[in-house]
Amino acid sequence: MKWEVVKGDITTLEVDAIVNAANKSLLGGGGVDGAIHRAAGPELKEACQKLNGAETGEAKLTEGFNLPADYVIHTVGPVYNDGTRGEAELLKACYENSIKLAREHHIKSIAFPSISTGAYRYPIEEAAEIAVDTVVQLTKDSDEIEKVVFSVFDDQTEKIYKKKLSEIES
Ligand code: AR6
Repeated sequence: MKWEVVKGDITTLEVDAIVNAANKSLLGGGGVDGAIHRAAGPELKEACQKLNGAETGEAKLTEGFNLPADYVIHTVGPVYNDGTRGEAELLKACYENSIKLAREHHIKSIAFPSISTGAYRYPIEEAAEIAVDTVVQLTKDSDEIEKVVFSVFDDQTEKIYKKKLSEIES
C-alpha cells in the first residue's frame, strides 16, 4: 500500500525522509520538532543554522544525521487563528513543497507528522483532510515516491487520518 497511517514516534521510522513540523527559525522547538532534533543529534541544529530560517509554507532539506532516515524536510506550518488568514492554503503548501523537495532528491519513501495540529492548534479534522487530499493527489500517479507514511502520535489523530484515507481510497 502506498499510503499508510502509522502510530508512534516519527524519529524511529525507516524511510528515506521524515518531515519536521518546524517553526520559522528552523532551529528546533517542542513537539515533533524537539523529538527530531534530540534523535538526530546536535549536527542537525548546525545544519539548520545554515538554512536561514523559512517562511510559513516553505520546506528546506537537511541530512538526517543519527536518524534512521537519510533526510529531514523541515517545513513551517501555519499557526491557526480563525481560518480566514490563509491557513488552509499555507498548510497545503507545506505538503506540496515537501513533496516537491522529496522528488528533487529522488526520495522514495517519506513520513509526515500531522503538521500544525499540536502547538499551532489547527483543527484536526480540517488539517487531516488537507494532508490526505494533497498528498494522495500529488503521489497517486508517481512511480518515484513509492510510500508515504502519515505518522500520528495519538489515538484521535490516528482515527481521523484512517477515516480520511479510507474515504479517498474507496
Ligand atoms: N512523532 C510523531 N508525531 C509527533 C511526535 C513524534 N515524536 N511528537 C509530537 N507529535 P507539534 P505544530 C505530533 O506541536 O502544531 C514546535 O515547538 C503531535 O501530537 O509538534 O506544527 C515547533 O518548533 C501533533 O499531532 O507541531 C513549532 O514552534 C503533531 O505532531 C511548533 O511546535 C504536531 O504537533 C509547531 O507546531
